[in-house]
Amino acid sequence: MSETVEYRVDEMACEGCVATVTACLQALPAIEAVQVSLALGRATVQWRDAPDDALVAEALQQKGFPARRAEAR
Ligand SMILES: [Cu+2]
Repeated sequence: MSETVEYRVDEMACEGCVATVTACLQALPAIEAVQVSLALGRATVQWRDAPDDALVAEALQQKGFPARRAEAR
């Protein structure tokens, strides 16, 4: 069962960063869909199965964007 999780993504400065983050996450087979907001500094990830926060953190860290699961609001 898929689940949607919001991640806080730091260091995004322009639409190019948004495109990089989006492409990076969409390349992960475990991720079904991604919506990235530059204004909010967040990525909304729809997982195919169980969420894997470490996978997101590691993939984005390699691109220079520290990321972590956003606090529930
Ligand atoms: Cu940029």
